[in-house]
Amino acid sequence: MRKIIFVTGNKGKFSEVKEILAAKDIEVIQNSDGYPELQENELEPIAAYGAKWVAEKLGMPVMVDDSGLFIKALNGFPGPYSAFVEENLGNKRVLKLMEDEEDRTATFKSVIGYCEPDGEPLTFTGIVEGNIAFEELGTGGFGYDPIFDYNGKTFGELGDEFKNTVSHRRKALDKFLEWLE
Ligand code: ITT
Repeated sequence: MRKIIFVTGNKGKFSEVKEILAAKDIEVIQNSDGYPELQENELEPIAAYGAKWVAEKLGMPVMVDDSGLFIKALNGFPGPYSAFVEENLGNKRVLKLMEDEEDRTATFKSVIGYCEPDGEPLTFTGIVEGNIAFEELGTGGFGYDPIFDYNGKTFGELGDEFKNTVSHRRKALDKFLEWLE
């Protein structure tokens, strides 16, 4: 069985990635030591830099996942600041910002960064389109899932099993797996 180290402090990300890769016979081992996160408007350079930094530090191949929610009416906010906003404002304050907005379209994006020691980092991007709900719904998933509406139900309502078949993370991992093979 192939093993891969996934550097993340986010339990929700870890359990999704573990589940998706287990189906491909890959064991995912969590490392929660973290990495320096560049301040960039795009997620790709953040994931690439993080993966290279940890691969060099540990001397092992590693993967990271930098992700975010991009809300069109808010010009892409919170985007690369999604973790900070989730921690400091939370879903209710994001809904408040969206109170008078008619265009509720939003994109979830996940960038998997992969790097081998002495190698150059690679990135694999996945996106899923949806809408910002009017209230938090459902108890599944994590983070922004209760306010991300996918075809009429939030990821919080749809639950992990379904989410893992259509999510931004699933799509990014599919690209990564294709490359691995
Ligand atoms: P790392 O240790 O992996 O960096 P993090 O939580 O800091 O964990 P990010 O910097 O990528 O991760 O921040 C992404 C934010 O968006 C964070 O608040 C997540 O909870 C949230 N998020 C990411 N993917 C999500 C998903 O699939 N569903 C809901 N929220 C998600």
